[in-house]
Parts: sequence; C-alpha cells; structure tokens
Amino acid sequence: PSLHEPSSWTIDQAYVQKIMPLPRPADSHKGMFGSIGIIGGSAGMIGAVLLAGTAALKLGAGRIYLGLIAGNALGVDTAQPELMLRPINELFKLDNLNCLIAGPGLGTGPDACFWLSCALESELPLVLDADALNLLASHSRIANLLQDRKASSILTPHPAEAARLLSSDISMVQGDRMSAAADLAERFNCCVVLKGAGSICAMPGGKRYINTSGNPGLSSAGTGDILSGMTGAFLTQGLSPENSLLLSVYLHGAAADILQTLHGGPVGMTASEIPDAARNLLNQWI
Ligand code: NPW
Ligand code: AMP
Ligand code: MG
Repeated sequence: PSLHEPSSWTIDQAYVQKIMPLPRPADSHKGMFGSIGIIGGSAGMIGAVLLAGTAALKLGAGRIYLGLIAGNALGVDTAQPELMLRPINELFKLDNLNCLIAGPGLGTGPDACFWLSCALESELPLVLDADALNLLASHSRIANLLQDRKASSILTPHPAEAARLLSSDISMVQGDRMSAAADLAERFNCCVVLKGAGSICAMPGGKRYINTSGNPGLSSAGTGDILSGMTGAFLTQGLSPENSLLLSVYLHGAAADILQTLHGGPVGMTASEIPDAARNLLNQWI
C-alpha cells in the first residue's frame, strides 16, 4: 500500500454493496450463473459437502455437482434434491464446470490426496477449505501444485488449519491474525480468509480487510462448510476471487447476525439456517 492508503480496510455493508453481482436479466437462464463442482464427502462427513452445495445453490449458482469420495454414498439429498450427487471420478468427466471447491469433509487419506491433485491440476478457479488445507500443509507435492496453478485459488482456513499451514500453533496465529493471514496470502499467492471472530481477508497484492459481521452463533459444526459454498457461488457467477471472498465472508456473518436477533441469542444456531438468511440479504442488497 502507498503512504496514502490504509494498511487494512473494513468489510461492512457499505463496502459489499459496491461489489454485488448484477441484478438478473428478465431472460436469464441457469447457464448464466455457472456450474460448480464440490469435492469432498468422505464416509462420516457427507454432511459437509451437502452443506456447501446447499449454500452454493441458495447464493445463486446455476448448477451444483457434488463429487463424493465415499464409495457407497447416497445418490440424492432428499432435503435438497437440486444438488447433483456423483461418485468423485464422474465429477472429473464433466466438461461444463467453471469453478471447483475442494475440502469439505474430504478426509486426508490417499484417495482424498489423489482427487485434490486433480482439482489443483485443473484450470478452474478453486476454493480450498478444511481437509484440502490439511493435505496442503502435509504434502509438499500438493503445495507445489498450488504454487504452479495458473487459475486463481482461495484459501479459507480456521486458526488450527492456518497454524498447520504455517507450521505454527494456534496461539501464535491468534496472537497476530493479520500477519498470519498476510503470510499465507504471500506464501501461496492466493486470496485468504483467516476465519474466526473478526475474520481477516488478505490478498496476494498486500491488501488486507477485517470483517465486521458475525457472532458466536457461528461457533458450531458446518458453518465453515457453508462459507466455502457461498464463496464458490460468487466465483462461479463471475465475481473476482477477491470480491467473491469479501462478499461471502460479510454475508455469512450478516446472516448469522439476523438469525441471532431472530432467535434471541446465539445458542443453537445451525449451519443449515445460514444460506436462507444470506439469500434474503443478497436479494435485498442487489
Ligand atoms: P479445540 O481443540 O476444539 O478447542 P480440525 P474440523 C481448532 C468436516 N466437518 N479458534 C479446534 O480447537 C470439515 O469439513 C464435517 C481457535 C480444534 O483443535 C473437515 O473436513 C461436518 N481454535 C473435517 O470435518 C461438520 C479453533 O481447530 C481444531 C478455531 C474436520 O474439520 C463439521 C478443529 O479443527 C466439519 O465442518 C478458532 N476459531 N476453530 C459434517 N456435518 O459432515 C477451530 N479451532 O481438526 O481441522 O477439524 O474443523 O472439525
Ligand atoms: P469452520 O471452523 O471451518 O467450521 O468455520 C467456522 C465459521 O464460523 C467461520 O466462517 C468463522 O469465521 C465463523 N465463526 C466461528 N466462530 C465465530 C465467532 N465467535 N464470531 C464470528 N464468527 C465466527
Ligand atoms: Mg471448516
């Protein structure tokens, strides 16, 4: 940043209203809003990929395909039948995808590592979350593939994932969250959000942002999986990686703020409730 620029920006409603997707034209069709592939869902963690898929659907992605690692996975999510569930090898045969998310419930076994490599070798913009970040931290081959990518990538670590990526510990990361996020953005040349109260977004060029939305209601299982789906939804609809991340981070927290008011407090907020609340805000603000 130059002398006249602040060292960090604040992400608030006024900021995100400037980076919204355009209103939909009257003659729109689903092909105009992108097709996203989400890689994850190992045995016992299929919910993570379903949550990410539902979030992508409700934030406007045109088509959502889930590539499931679990061999005996279900063929339909009856709660959200719009999602197209495929065995992971089938996902990589699709030629209409324009964005990928890898990590929710992916696991860290050899299969997960192989399919993550395939995602990194693709030329599609990519969101890396959860176990994709854990594999990135533990396999230099995965880190090399990320560094060699031509398409953009977004990293969405929570403090423990960030600590693994930085070979550090959670207290060091939390002690200087701004530096931790900026280190990751520089090291991997990616847009990064370091999640947790007051999420920090750091961009490869050095720009840094502090989010103002969100509350402890988000401290529950699956809320990060929702964020990855929301980020992918904006990426697949054509927003830049930076704006996709800033908009999803703010909207995710703002949805939780609405739910906290509605429920009289943060206790018992569920990840599944966030996409509907975020959708309502998005429609108001577009
Ligand atoms: P502790 O020890 O609990 O206090 P992991 P994960 C720490 C999937 N999921 N500030 C935390 O601290 C995900 O997608 C599936 C400080 C602990 O040490 C992944 O694939 C679900 N510390 C997989 O599970 C729903 C913080 O991080 C460690 C922190 C594993 O993901 C749930 C835990 O992190 C889940 O999303 C903070 N703000 N946040 C499903 N329904 O299928 C976290 N920690 O070991 O990376 O495990 O995040 O649960
Ligand atoms: P994950 O740990 O991957 O499930 O992600 C948790 C999500 O909830 C991230 O988007 C965090 O920023 C958000 N979150 C968790 N706890 C809080 C909190 N106390 N205040 C604001 N946001 C939170
Ligand atoms: Mg997570």
